Amino acid sequence: MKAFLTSLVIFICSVSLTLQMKDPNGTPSNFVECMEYEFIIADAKNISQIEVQKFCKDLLVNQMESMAVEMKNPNITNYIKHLARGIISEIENVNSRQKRSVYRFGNVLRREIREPPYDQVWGCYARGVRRLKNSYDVSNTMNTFDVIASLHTGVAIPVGHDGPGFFSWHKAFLRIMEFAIGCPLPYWDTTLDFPMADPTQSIVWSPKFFGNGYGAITSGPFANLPGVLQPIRNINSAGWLMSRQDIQMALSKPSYFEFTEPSPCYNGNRYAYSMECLHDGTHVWLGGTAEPTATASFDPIFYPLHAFVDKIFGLFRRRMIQEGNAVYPDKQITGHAPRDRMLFYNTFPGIESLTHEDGYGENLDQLVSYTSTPSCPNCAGSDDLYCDTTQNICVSRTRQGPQNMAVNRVPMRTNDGIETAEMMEPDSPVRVQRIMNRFGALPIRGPMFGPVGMRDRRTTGISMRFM
Ligand SMILES: *[C@@H]1O[C@H](CO)[C@@H](O)[C@H](O)[C@H]1NC(C)=O
Ligand SMILES: *[C@@H]1O[C@H](CO)[C@@H](O)[C@H](O)[C@H]1NC(C)=O
Ligand SMILES: [Cu+2]
Repeated sequence: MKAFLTSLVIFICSVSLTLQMKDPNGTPSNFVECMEYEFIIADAKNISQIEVQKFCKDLLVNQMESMAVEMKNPNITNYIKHLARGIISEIENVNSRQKRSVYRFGNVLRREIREPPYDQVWGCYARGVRRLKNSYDVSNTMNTFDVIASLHTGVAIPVGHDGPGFFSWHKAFLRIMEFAIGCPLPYWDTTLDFPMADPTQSIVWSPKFFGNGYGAITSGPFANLPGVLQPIRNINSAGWLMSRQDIQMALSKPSYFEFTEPSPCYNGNRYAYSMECLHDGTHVWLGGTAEPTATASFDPIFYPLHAFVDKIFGLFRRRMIQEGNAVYPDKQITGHAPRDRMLFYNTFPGIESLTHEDGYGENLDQLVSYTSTPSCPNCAGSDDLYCDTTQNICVSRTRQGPQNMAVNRVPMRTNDGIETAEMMEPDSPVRVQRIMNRFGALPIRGPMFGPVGMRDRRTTGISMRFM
């Protein structure tokens, strides 16, 4: 491993030199720049495409390594301890009259992303994300959003996935991000998009909400976010959006045992799916960096998606309580025992008193509540939903005209060199195809969400093919 890293560093230095000699603007500072911009420059300057491909891939691998090293910075450890202590004190104080929680905003109501008022629901979340992505208060090299997103890597992958601990772990994780963001996390109810003829045309894939769905994010509130691991998307290539029927089937499961993994994810019968598996399908549907477990949390979409999963978990939990069947299911899975601690990224001694059982408990549940799914006829008064009177359900509006575009940087040849210009182009799978043709597979390793043996018939099958 060490030898591999050394050769990586040497290699990067030599390529940097090559590019620098030819390009006075220097080398790309991150992977996305590499793919969307430096590639084209390389073409224009006749640098070997293979050389640049290798450079970009190694850049990402190397930057992910340095991020792992930076997570050991004591300033980051202290910050994470501060956030975790906040949650713990909040849980301890939930029933006391004096709510002396470090969380200033007390109980929160999470709303659907398209629910009004836009400025307080989606707008507040989007501004909070941007503020954290631009904040280097905790670390000089990692922004605060990415510090928190990193908690969803390392040991958190086995402890928070593939078992009943999935729901408890993500419930706590969402609360940590919510505290840092400073306003309630909105949830993305995918059942409002699923009934559309083409869900890629949903208003959520416009600058008003998530921004473009293909390639690097260049429109909307998350356009060109700073950070080592910049999200890339490839929506609708495989997987599925969770539908109303999926959710109904998950909610009708008889016990936690069937609701959680590893009860069958896919066994030839779609409705055998556990809730975790249903959510896996949506990660796969999002594609790009949302698909590997270790990178998914770096796209701000992750949190509204998981807030929706947490909402469904809460509904199921309430039924289990009513039926006197709300005991955390011990399935003898390593890391998922009732009293196992919820580890975030790594061990932070002294703060991990939270267990999976706590995540299924009353106190953590009482901290947040959810609105019900917008319903006909007024669909929560949202501008971005309408009532489909034939089915009597609310459905997302489609994005319009010039919103259906992504910004792309393209090279312009000038007399004394190359400059880039911004160009609008349709946000479509063509963007992903172009990147893949030039670049090949994404250099992201490790577990992926899935396994997914089935996909929505409407998906394209154009994959970003991970190494
Ligand atoms: C680009 O590089 C290749 C191989 O090094 C060379 O054969 C070709 O002539 C070059 N093209 C230009 C326009 O310089
Ligand atoms: C931790 O933060 C302090 C105060 O901002 C700073 O002086 C110090 O250099 C930081 N330590 C590291 C290892 O980054
Ligand atoms: Cu996860």
